[in-house]
Amino acid sequence: MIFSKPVLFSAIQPSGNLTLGNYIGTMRHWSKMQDDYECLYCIADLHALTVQENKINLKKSILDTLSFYLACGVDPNKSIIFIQSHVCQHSQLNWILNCFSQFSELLRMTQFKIKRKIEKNCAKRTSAALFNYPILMAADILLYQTNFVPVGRDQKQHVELTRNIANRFNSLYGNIFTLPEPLITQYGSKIMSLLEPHKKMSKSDVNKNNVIFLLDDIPNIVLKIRHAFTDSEMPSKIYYDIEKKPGISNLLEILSSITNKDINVLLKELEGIMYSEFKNIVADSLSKFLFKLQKSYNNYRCDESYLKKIAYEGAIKCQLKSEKTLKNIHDKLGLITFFK
Ligand code: AQP
Repeated sequence: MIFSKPVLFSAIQPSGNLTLGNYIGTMRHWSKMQDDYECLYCIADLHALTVQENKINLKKSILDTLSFYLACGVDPNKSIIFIQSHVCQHSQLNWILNCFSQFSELLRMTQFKIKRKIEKNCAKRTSAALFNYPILMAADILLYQTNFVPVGRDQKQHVELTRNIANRFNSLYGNIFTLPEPLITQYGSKIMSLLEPHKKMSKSDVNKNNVIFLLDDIPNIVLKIRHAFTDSEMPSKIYYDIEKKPGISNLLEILSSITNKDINVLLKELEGIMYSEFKNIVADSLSKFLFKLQKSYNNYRCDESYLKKIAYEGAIKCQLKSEKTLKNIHDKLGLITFFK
């Protein structure tokens, strides 16, 4: 046991400005999880290198992301916040797990197929890192004997792969790794693009009107919601049906997630209103919500020395915890270690 409570691990790659999808899919759950679990909140900067061609300002993006972690209620006295590249054990375990992973199972990863297709369409080359990304994610999770991983639905397959790799390793070397469970909510685990509600809302979307960024200014948020794709059903009626009404269902999931109201409760409140009025309600709730979040974010973001102190302290704690797992693995594999 390297922690006294069940361990929860969650990460976001600082590959651009965080989106409402990132927030609803994962971050909104983090604060309340801190009392029941040992929480590790990681800024996955090494993962962000897989899309380095986009030339994001990584240093800035890392500190922006850290500020959002604090703004959404992560308390560094209760949880560990750290930057992945500060804990070299992640890269070390990554290589070892590469040796226990199969080319064919990586080829099946839907996220890889989607991202590769996008890169091909933009005439970009696909890096080997993009292909191997899920193995680094497995290393992130398994290093801490994680029990639970809150993720959006798009990442479920990667957690399943993590379990398969862990199982394979355990069957050869004994019970080394804890098998992690994904935590995925029924609603809000896949927030869709505003104009193309059949595809996931993503930081890297070239059409910025598809995405609500957590740092969007309020008039822009209102405009984006007003222009969100709905449907032409006559007479217009608001109900949840992901197949027939993906646009309306997406807006309902957004509203439900930020107001903490059950979708059925919302549907009763929204009975008989027009789409335009519904969009105004969503835009208004979202603006108020993001205004508060941005205020808190700005307070943290302006104090870089505080942010760096948190990242430093988090890294020290993680190095100590992860070293135990890594040393055990080295022993089992027959690698010689000269450290205690
Ligand atoms: N649209 C979404 N709805 C719900 N959850 C989402 N997540 C991402 N988008 C949505 C969840 O956020 C966590 C961190 O994701 P990530 O940034 O590390 O990777 P990603 O899934 O590749 O996110 P993006 O926004 O799509 O980034 P880019 O465009 O750079 O690839 C994960 O738990 C994810 O499920």
